[in-house]
Amino acid sequence: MTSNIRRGIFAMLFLVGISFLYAGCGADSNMTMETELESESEPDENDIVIGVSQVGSESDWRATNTQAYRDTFTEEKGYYLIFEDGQQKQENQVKALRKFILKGVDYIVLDPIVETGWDAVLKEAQDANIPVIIADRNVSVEDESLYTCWVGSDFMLEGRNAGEWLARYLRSRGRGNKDINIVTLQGTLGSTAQIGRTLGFAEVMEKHANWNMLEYQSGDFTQAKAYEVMEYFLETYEDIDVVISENDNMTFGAIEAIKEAGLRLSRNGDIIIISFDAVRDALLLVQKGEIAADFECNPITPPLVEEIIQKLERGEEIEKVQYVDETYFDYKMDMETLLQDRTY
Ligand code: GYE
Repeated sequence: MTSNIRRGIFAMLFLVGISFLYAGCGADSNMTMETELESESEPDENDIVIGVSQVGSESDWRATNTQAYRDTFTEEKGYYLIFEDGQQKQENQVKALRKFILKGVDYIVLDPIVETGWDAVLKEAQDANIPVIIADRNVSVEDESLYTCWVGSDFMLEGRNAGEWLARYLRSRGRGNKDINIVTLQGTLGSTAQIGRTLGFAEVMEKHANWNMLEYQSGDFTQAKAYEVMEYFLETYEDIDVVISENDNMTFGAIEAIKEAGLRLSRNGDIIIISFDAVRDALLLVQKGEIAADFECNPITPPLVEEIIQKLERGEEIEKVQYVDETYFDYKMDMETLLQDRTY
């Protein structure tokens, strides 16, 4: 189906959807109402209609990423954005995708909460000839032709970089050969960000027989959950040297629990915390020496998704895998200057 035909069908389905809404008998009328009213208008015939299925709103990283979708796919630029928040539940995301397919959107953008369980719904999108761009986290499917491409971070590299940073840091403190006890606050289990960061760090662990991983536990990428897990870690283990926290919001929760236990952080003593994302509030804690190092994960992927969509509109070839550039920050850097040019 060409984009134009799809757009025509979309306009028709959209009107049908609206009349259902007024009749109050749509199966998911609440969801429909929220989405439609959010965009404040109907798509023009020439609009590029994009359905974005977001993971949820579990972190600062996610909030920045969501805002970037809204800033990128604007009406002024000829887009009509339908945004669905999956609230950290895969079933909500599958429902959102089915809704996009039913509406005949031009493109689907999926940020999948976990990697598995997407084959069936992606096949439905493919059968409807709707290109699917996967962004941020990835999917693991049998047939990779089910999606057009993936754009996001090299999570394995982030984890590896964190491990190598820790090795350098411990050496510089004369602790290179000392026993080091580590706990890990993992992100949502089965998500690409969790898998990559855990495996990347584990690769470096293998080279250090003196590093002892006491326990892995998931804090689901949220501050509240990580606070509880950190409390449990502190009650269970007497001597924790390092906390690997797979995102900044979990780090905020962990820091709260560590301070409440009367312990000191990173530059100032007892527990070294290493984090991921490098959002503004976390970088302020790097500046204070509470977080030892923070490995950046770039949330501004929507402009890259837009580039991909524009290429597809022109019929150009797309690379299957695209990584974004990332860096890291540690307590030795001049954070004040670095924060000046930072938008998130
Ligand atoms: O690190 C975390 C968010 O998938 C890269 O998800 C993303 C991760 C990010 O909740 O803060």
